[in-house]
Amino acid sequence: MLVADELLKGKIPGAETGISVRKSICTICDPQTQCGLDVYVKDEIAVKVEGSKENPHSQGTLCSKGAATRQYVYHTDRIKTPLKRIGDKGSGEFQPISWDEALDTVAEKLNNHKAKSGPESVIFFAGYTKWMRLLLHRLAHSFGSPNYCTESSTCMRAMAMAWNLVFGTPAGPDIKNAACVLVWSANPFYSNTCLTSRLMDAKELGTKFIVVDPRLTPTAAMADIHLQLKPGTDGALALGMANVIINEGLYDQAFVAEHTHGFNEYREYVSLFTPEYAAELTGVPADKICAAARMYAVTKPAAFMPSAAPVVHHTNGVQNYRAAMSLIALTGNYDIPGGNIVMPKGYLQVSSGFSTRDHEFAMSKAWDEMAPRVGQQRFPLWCDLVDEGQSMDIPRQIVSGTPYPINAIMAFGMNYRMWPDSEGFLETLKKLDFFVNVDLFMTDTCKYADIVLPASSSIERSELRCYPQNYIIFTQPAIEPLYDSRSDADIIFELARRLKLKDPLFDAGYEAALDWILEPAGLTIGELKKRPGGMSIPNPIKQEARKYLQGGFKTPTGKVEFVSKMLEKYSQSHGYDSYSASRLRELPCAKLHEKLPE
Ligand SMILES: Nc1nc2c(c(=O)[nH]1)N[C@H]1C(S)=C(S)[C@@H](COP(=O)(O)OP(=O)(O)OC[C@H]3O[C@@H](n4cnc5c(=O)[nH]c(N)nc54)[C@H](O)[C@@H]3O)O[C@H]1N2
Ligand SMILES: Nc1nc2c(c(=O)[nH]1)N[C@H]1C(S)=C(S)[C@@H](COP(=O)(O)OP(=O)(O)OC[C@H]3O[C@@H](n4cnc5c(=O)[nH]c(N)nc54)[C@H](O)[C@@H]3O)O[C@H]1N2
Ligand SMILES: [Mo]
Repeated sequence: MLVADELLKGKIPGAETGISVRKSICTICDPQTQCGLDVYVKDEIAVKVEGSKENPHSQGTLCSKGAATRQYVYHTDRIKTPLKRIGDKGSGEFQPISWDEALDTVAEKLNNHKAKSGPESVIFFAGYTKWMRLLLHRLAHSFGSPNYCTESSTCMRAMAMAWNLVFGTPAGPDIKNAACVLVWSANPFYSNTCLTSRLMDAKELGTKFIVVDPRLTPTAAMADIHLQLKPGTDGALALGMANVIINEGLYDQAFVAEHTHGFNEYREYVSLFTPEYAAELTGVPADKICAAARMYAVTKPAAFMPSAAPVVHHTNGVQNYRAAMSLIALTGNYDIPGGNIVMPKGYLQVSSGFSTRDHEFAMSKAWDEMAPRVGQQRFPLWCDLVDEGQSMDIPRQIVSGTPYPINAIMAFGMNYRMWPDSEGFLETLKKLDFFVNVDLFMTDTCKYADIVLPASSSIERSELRCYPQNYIIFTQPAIEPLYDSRSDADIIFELARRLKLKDPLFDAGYEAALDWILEPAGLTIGELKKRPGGMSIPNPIKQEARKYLQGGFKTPTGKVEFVSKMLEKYSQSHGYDSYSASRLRELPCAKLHEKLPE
């Protein structure tokens, strides 16, 4: 007996304790991370979590957030039932209702708006949560609305636009094989913990690190050169580095001559940014700019590691990243081992070594079968490059009603604080006729919703996830959904049914829909279920270097574009600057305005 007590105290799984270990994943932070989770369950209660050792991405590690999974899941502030607002918007006065009443109300309201003002008057929005996005995207299009919008309007997709403009395709840093890593504004020690052991391993093996960050972070602390620039001056820094690389003849002349477009104009513009001038703009000493430029250009191969976030949060972010990414072109580090490698996109854009039908699934209606997207007029380039509406334009369109009214938002995890002028956006939400928010917690944003639905967490639901190590996992709920919560996927499928969409893949159900998406990979949900901890992909797509040697680059000129044709298209209508690698006119620096060519 005593032994059993000890075992129980130690939370040791087995027949004596009745504790079993179930496989799941943590989805609290970065979508590139999503550590494997071993959930120790007794009597349907999670009593302990640990990192899954077999997960090749997280390798048994968990950060403080993942380790706090039980505090998150069992938090008393969880929303427990569907709720209907009975007080004023923002008052927080709600009354519990049944799922049937909630979903019937939502379906009826959304269909009414569709009949009255067109399906485009309804926005389908995903905040932080990523895993159910394909489902939501299809829901929007099958409903007839082009307005599938996400948090990524200020995040990864904006960063990817810079990749698309310069190279046609984003390319990930091959840290393991790099001799030098140029980290541009990321701090994975706080935001993407799985990456940090890989960075530290590289450091130990002698890889050089250059880190561009205004602050001294743990990542900056491991740098050989820390470029501590003034926030938002990334373009000037990159152009200063390019100036050194070109003037000292350190650039890859063969690559530039054969594979790039607009080098002469770029070189002319770059010549303005002497290290001294770049130092004045960025606050980084000129000798450090020179040293970093030399280290990045000379140490081959060199990988460029951008972040989805801070650079594109600033005005001019895409242009600033264009300037920084032009350094990859200048040094010929694109699509080579140890540089930046173009990976085939798999499920949810993860380079997981297999192809899926993500795009076909999401796009159940093509863009030209629907009204223009939110943001189409103000952000046409976004709409050319990204299969989403531009969320930052939502408040303007709600208030102005142009080019058409927005009456309703069906949101999953909407947080008003992610918009610039957050308080203004909250006021704007009041103007909606109908607003639904699905969340785990009663957030301030939920208080403005007409209906609030309780979502379950990753350990209470099933979820499909891929990892760059050619690995895939389809989780099952480790514990039953708490209270009356449901998974986002269940909510979407149930809503699709009540909206009477007549969409065969929604009618087929969640697992059948995932099977359809996975078919090109030769994987089935049935097979994946037999491997609760996940599995390696059989016969992953082989990585070839320099794929551009076959079909060129996926840009309008087929080359790397120092001068962008896509930006040129909108130079008259929207003032986009295609000429330079970075449009710096908006920098708060009077001198700069004088020096720029008109
Ligand atoms: N000031 C400022 N603004 C920013 C940023 C910044 O750094 N500073 N960062 C920007 C960036 S990069 C991003 S990505 C965005 C992030 O902004 P958001 O996408 O708004 O991210 P969160 O506030 O983390 O999450 C939104 C909500 O999703 C809920 N949620 C979490 N998991 C789930 C789930 O599985 N299902 C459902 N239905 N809900 C869930 C959370 O409880 C939370 O209330 O903010 C952007 N805006
Ligand atoms: N713990 C935790 N992890 C997360 C998230 C979370 O909410 N919490 N969110 C996830 C999401 S959606 C994202 S996008 C990532 C973001 O994670 P990261 O990509 O690491 O981005 P941040 O931590 O916002 O900022 C990284 C660094 O950029 C610096 N920085 C700020 N302004 C500038 C600038 O103008 N130029 C340069 N060069 N650097 C600048 C900051 O000082 C900071 O140290 O994290 C993901 N992981
Ligand atoms: Mo983000």
